[in-house]
Amino acid sequence: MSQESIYVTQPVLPELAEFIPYLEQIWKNKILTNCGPLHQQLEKELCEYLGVDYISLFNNGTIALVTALQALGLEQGEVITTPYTFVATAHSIVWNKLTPVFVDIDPQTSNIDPVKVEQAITDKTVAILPVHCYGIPCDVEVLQNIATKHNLKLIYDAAHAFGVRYQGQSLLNYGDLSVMSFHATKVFNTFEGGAIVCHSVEMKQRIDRLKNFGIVNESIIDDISLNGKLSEVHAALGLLQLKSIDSTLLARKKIDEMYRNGLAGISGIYCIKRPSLEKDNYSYFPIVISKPYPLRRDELFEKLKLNGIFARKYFYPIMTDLAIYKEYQSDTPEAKLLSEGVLCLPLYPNLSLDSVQKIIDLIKDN
Ligand code: T4K
Repeated sequence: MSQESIYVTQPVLPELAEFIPYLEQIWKNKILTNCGPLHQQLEKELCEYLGVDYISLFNNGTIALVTALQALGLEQGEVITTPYTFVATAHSIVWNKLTPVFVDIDPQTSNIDPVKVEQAITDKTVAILPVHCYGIPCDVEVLQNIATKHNLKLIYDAAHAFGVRYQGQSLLNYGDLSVMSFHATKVFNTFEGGAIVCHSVEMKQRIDRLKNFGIVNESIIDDISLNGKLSEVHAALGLLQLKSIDSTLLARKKIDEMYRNGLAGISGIYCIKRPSLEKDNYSYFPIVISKPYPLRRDELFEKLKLNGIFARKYFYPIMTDLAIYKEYQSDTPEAKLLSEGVLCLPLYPNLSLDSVQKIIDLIKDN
């Protein structure tokens, strides 16, 4: 009997009919890109929704990360980061000809361990690039103290952190810059997309120039930089997605709760805890598999797959186990252990509660 496949995620999309008027507007005014009216409107509405002062939209999170490091004038030196992430984090450092220094994580949160960050600082260190992994806030106060004490830039990879509020404000307000991803697989998507949050008009202007080849005006080009602009069609989708974001987050919360209740008490299955936040986004549902659970992580992964459930090993392997990063070796046992036990279960607003129950039952039944 054929069964419907269930993937780790599925993008939220508005009704197609709602998108058509936006396309008609684009067709009518013939402004397709280069920070047109819909791009500007989305920046404004995102600032209001998220509670941040300045946002610069990008065509994806990776180009936004690359540009964020450039915007801070980091031209050489070491950047301390986590090995437990998606490759884009590390790529952005090396792309800027900087040296990544991988330090270990706190396995409770999956985020970089600030104690180890401070131990890794040398006279070559210029910045810290932590990730709010799964949307769980890093230890932002401690990291800021370390950055201030050692005069380092602090850039957050906030690809998973859309909408998260922490200590009475947007999590994106911490650090010098925060970088978001609006990829199809993210909580808020514009098909592809991303953004940098910054805290001054001067920095916003600099980032806006950098994402437009470094162009100042028709005859002056001040920087060698990329084309990172988000098109009008992508911005239009973002404006529509914002209208339903709160119901998206609510649906995610419900599934998160159902998994947590359903999986509680299974020996050897640990659901990574989310702190109690003013606003959370439930962006992933990572479980960690260890003894005495009868199956190893890869065996459970295969079992789910045989049943049409495509969970994902976010994040395996860790950066330091990739051949392309072998010259940046460091000892990060906690990150390695977590990456060998983790499995992210399907979580998206249109996932039926029956499907969630089926996944719970498959995990329980061993
Ligand atoms: N920093 C961090 C910490 C990140 O996690 C990411 C991206 C970035 C930076 C970079 O941001 P972007 O440059 O991407 O904006 C996915 C995403 O491509 C990537 O955006 C994401 N992190 C990463 C964690 O996951 P894959 O290779 O696992 O994606 P893929 O194509 O296998 O998709 C996963 C599942 O989602 C599929 O099995 C089916 C479903 N899916 C996917 C797509 C693309 C859909 O239903 N529709 C779709 O259009 O990397």
